[in-house]
Amino acid sequence: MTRVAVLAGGVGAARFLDGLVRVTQPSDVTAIVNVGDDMEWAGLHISPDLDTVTYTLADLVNPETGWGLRGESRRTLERLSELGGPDWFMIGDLDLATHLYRTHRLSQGDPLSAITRDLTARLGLQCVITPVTDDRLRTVVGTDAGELAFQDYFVRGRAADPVHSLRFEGAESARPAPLVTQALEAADVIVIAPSNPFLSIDPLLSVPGVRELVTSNRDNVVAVSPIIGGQAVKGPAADILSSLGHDVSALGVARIYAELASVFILDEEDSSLASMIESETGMRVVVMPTLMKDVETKMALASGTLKAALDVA
Ligand code: FO1
Repeated sequence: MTRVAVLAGGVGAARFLDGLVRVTQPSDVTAIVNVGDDMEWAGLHISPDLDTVTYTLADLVNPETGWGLRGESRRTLERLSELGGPDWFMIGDLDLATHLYRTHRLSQGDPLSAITRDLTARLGLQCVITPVTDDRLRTVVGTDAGELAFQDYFVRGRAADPVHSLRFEGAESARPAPLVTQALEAADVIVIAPSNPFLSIDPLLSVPGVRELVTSNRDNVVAVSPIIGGQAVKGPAADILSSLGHDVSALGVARIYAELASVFILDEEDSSLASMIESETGMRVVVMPTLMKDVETKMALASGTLKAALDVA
């Protein structure tokens, strides 16, 4: 039995988790998911990363986008647009049911973690998916145009504005959700998923107690590089590395993770950086293919990551 806790953002983490639950006992896996991207949209609470992870593991996700539900229409959004409502965030007709359900339960006072547990149970998932916190946490992005709410920067602005700063509103008073502390303390392996270090992983670490739990388990922590050949597989990670003054490479990411992880998974394409990363950061580097193209590559990355972590644990 290997208990695994995964620090997770959206699409990249969801794909990694999809491989992980196929190579280990799903009930031994806890995904601790970012909620800094959450937003209120037309009166509804949207938790994009929780839904992306849930839909992916339930094999319901739209494979073209990596988020939303496969085969859904957007008739409600079209009608909302005709009424003059917000139409820049692509909420699909079936996805809408999740947001109605979640918002209704939140209005009754139920915590986000309990709602997530019930949604995932309904979908037959055996792994634990939990928001990092039940409290309000919002990523605020500093740009030339001033501070933007996360989805205003990411979707409305197409992540085009250079990012000068990031802050996580609500972090100081946020508490880890009930299963978060337990999962991090009990984990044989903690994986930092191939997610955006600034937009996905930092919000998780901003919740008081979470960073400390990860660093105190550093020997069991493995980080998977989200950067291959100086480019992000998806999203603005490379642009943000650059605008915040980091090296735009897996080395730049490794420096950020050095105090958190003892093992770093580097893509084959970047193998020439391995010895530099090892000598500069003190992490043990394991080189393997990290691009998740299909089920086989997801499973290979997940099992390779576990093996790399357990070799030292
Ligand atoms: N991403 C987009 O780029 N455009 C969208 O219109 C959009 C809608 C959307 C709706 C529901 C959902 O769960 C996710 C959605 N995403 C959309 C993805 C999301 O904004 C980001 O991928 C994450 O927040 C970053 O991890």
